[in-house]
Amino acid sequence: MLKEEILHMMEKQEDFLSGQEMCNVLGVSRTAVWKAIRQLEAEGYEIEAVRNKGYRLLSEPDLLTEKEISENLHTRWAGRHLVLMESTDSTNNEAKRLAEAGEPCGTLVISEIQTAGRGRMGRPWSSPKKSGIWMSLLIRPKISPVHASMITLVMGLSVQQAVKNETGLSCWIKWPNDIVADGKKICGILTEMSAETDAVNHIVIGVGINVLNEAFPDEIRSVATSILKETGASCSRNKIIAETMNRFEHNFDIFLKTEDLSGLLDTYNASLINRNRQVRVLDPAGEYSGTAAGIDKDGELLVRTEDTVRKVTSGEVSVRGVYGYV
Ligand code: BT5
Repeated sequence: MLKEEILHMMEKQEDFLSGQEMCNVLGVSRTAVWKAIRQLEAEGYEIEAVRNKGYRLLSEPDLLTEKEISENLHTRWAGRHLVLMESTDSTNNEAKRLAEAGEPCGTLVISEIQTAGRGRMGRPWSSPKKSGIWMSLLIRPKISPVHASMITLVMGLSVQQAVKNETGLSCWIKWPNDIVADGKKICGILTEMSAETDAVNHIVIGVGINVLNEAFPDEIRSVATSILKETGASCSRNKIIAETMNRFEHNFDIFLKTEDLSGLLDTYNASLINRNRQVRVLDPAGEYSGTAAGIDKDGELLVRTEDTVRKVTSGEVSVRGVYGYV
């Protein structure tokens, strides 16, 4: 599209770009260039136009900026060391590389695009440019490695609270690692750990939130949605990032007191979409159905079947609604 081509040309050029040059390179009229510039301005791009010099891009809407994230952070450590990238394979990979290089607890890696974003068990995670929040938080907690899987749930709750608070979107936690709105996924979480038998070296919590996506690839169209699609309004990725960190640090403090979810249980279960619903548990050892009652303090999902209550541990299990994704 002409608009995108013009934007791309201006992004590459620090100084003014003459209207005539745009016409020559793109083979269009001056009026067409002018119209495209007006469209970009309507979308929130700030463009300076000077006679005989041309056009210069001053600012883009909702770019990720350290300034706006930091201004909205109220944390002691979470997100206090920000690493903003234009592109990376996966922010989880980048955070692990930084962990090995000795970067501190609270380092947050964020990228505008991921070229190899990952879900659980190597599944792909669609992470197009400038439309979402693709970020990974590095932590170094003194906890037993067997308790680490609960951190996914702590982050899930934090994202749900942050998105709801910042955008007003009514969204829910889908145990163990999704946030959903209107029955579709707006966020997925991937927690990875490096540990010895009884001590954690580091944990990387990867969070992918669809924010400004207008469309999705065919293979995930039926299960994915974005904040923009659900609310019809644009919102600040920077503020959502900061608020997620604020909520996470607070919730994580509560988690650390007992090294389990007892202090977060009621809040978590109140936002759990699966609660009191019929679910199908896709356990590699055998599928079964039941009614989800909520989670217990160890983060297991309690599923009532005909004869008993089964405790589902996250790991490799997925949970679906009986009639669809939720
Ligand atoms: C997840 O896995 O949901 C974890 C996703 C974690 C992504 C973040 S982004 C930052 C960090 N860096 C990474 O490389 N990863 C983390 P899982 O439960 O396995 O779900 C994966 C499935 O979700 C895929 O098989 C698709 O069906 C679907 N999917 C892929 N991309 C999606 C998207 N953008 N929105 C919604 N669903 C998606």
